Amino acid sequence: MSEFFPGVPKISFGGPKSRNPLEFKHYNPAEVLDGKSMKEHLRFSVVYWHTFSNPLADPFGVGTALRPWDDGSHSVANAQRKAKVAFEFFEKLGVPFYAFHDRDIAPEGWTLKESHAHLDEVVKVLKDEQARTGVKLLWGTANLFSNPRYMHGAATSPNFDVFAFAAAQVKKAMEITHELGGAGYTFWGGREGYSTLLNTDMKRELDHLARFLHMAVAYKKQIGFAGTFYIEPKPKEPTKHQYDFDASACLNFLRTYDLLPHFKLNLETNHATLAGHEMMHELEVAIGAGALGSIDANTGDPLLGWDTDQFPTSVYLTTQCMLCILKMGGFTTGGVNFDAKVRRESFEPIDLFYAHIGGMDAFARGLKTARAILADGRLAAFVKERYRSWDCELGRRVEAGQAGFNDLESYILPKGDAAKNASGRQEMLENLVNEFL
Ligand code: XUL
Ligand code: CO
Repeated sequence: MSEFFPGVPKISFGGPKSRNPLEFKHYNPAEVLDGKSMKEHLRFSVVYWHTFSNPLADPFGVGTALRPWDDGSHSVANAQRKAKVAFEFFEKLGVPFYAFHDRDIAPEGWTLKESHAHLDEVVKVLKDEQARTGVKLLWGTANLFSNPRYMHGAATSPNFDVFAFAAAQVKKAMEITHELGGAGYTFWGGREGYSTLLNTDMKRELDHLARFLHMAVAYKKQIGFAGTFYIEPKPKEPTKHQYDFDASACLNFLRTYDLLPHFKLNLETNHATLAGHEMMHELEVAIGAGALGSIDANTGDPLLGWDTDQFPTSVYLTTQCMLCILKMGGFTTGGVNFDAKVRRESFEPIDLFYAHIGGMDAFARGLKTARAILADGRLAAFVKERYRSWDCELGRRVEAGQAGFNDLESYILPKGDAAKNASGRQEMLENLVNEFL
């Protein structure tokens, strides 16, 4: 089994005192917390695109990644070998899930028919490897942004043929996701947006995007795919303005077009920060709408203004994520999907292990810390207390939609002024969180 990563053992739990970079310090998959193992709580997933298909190029230089198993060809045989590499990696790392775009797993052909055939050849290997290892597909998706045909978008392209091509590509990607028993399918709006409004009929493009998604919903039903559909918000990059800007914009779009019952959100940290939000904000928006499905775990760099997709290492960040996820009651079909890539300077295969081990440990610590904060109860009690005045009779009637301005005026007039405000105690609460870190 050590064909592609010789010398890398199955990564085990060494405990916080371990100094072995190939051991987990905090992620102990079998450890049970509140009746669920850490493995079940976190549902870790590795992404195919960054980990196996990314050459680590940047706008100023070519790729640096050393991947000895890759012969550099666009052949099916190379892709099939890569599938074996991927599963050796998943197995050694001990992750239960992975995720892919169609074009990560198999090379695009000269025609759509040829591309479909390539996919079928690689899916056979993925299916065997899934059966051999027990590793499952968290979600599949279609790459509707790399090929130049998608320069103006896919479902929002002004070119009808491109819309049709995208539909056929998504149809096939859904079929293989279904065949591989995927727990979900993600729609990230690759180039669904605009670079200038001078050439754009925004309303028509949004209508087309909605039609596209309704057709996907109908096809899901037709083939009996029971996985969850996710929309992944991102505000910009590659276009100046992406239509799926943030969680709120996505929810508004889904509600407007009667799509909300069919979709949940897949939220990514670096997309949240590009939109000017904290990840916790995005999570709370989605949870409030009962629409949080899954997360793409990564982080940006505060000094760089683009989607750097770095591995999450901040325990403060993972604690915030896990506070939200635990309060929601945990994942159902979703998970913690590492949509993250190693730096261009970290070009050796072993760096892929170090990166994921660090991300998994950071989330394990986040899980434990969040659980301790919730068990302690002081934070939740403070928030509850902060809204206590609403627990009066009229407050309850307002919340139930049973009172109007007349009632509120009659209530407040005799008081002369509102009761005094209480302190928000931000610093005290920040200190409280730090007690647990
Ligand atoms: C791009 C991004 C995508 C989606 C899947 O920023 O996050 O990789 O996660 O298409
Ligand atoms: Co993503």
